[in-house]
Amino acid sequence: MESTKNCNNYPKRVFGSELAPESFFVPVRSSKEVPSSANSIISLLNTYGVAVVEFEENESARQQLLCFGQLFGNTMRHDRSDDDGIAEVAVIDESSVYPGVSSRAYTFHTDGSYDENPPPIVALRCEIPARRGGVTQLASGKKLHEWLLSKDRAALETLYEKDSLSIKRAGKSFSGAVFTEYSGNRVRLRYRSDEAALASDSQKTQKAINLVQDFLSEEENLVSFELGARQVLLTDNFTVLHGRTAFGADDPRRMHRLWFDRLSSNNDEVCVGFIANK
Ligand SMILES: O=C(O)CCC(=O)C(=O)O
Ligand SMILES: [Fe+2]
Repeated sequence: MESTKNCNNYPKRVFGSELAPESFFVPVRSSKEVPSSANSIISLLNTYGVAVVEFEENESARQQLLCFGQLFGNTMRHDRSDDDGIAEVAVIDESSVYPGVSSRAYTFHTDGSYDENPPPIVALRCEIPARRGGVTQLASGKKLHEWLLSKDRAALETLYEKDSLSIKRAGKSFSGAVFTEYSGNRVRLRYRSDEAALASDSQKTQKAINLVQDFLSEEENLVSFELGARQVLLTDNFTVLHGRTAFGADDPRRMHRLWFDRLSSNNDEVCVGFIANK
């Protein structure tokens, strides 16, 4: 359950290129030390919806991902994950429709956008950074919301409609809203724009999606950086969009991804989603 009392203190702060990526960084020695850095990590997630934990010691990807269960609850499995919920992100099949197993750009998205219940928290750990490219990009969904409100209120309202985003994956289709109000006063974002996203038949929906794409193509709305080995990007998947640029097909870049359901003993401290300005 959302703890309304605490989360009202965390409407989320917008960010763009003016914010140095280092603002998100939390150095820790090893997975064992994650609990003692929990306050810094949760505070960054509650403020911006992003934290990047930098591990000093060499441990397995599994250890440096599963340790976040203490903060973010149970892991969530999906069709491409192993039994712990971990999925490899590397060049596995260039011809796949899933950008995550190719060297193509993975355009801005929220994870699990085709699921009824997308993961609240996403962890992405870098094992081997790209030699060139593979740059991580982040954008604030709250900033997107504010930008749409100032530019075209009707387009923003369209993106609250239940069929504003249609996605096809693994033979299944899913329709959902880009923005959803929940838990009284919070807003949750769902988005993707790659091959899996279907263009809308409705002109007004397509116009609104085009505006989202305009926002995401403006450098000033993005924070970009290269994830280094043993760095774990944590995002509030209801507030922040992420993506990565393309890299070489023969590049050994390798990451691992894990989703958390936030239903842990700490759950009322981690506030996902944002409070929108009206
Ligand atoms: O490769 C990356 O940096 C991002 C991967 C990603 O976003 C995903 O697998 O969902
Ligand atoms: Fe992702």
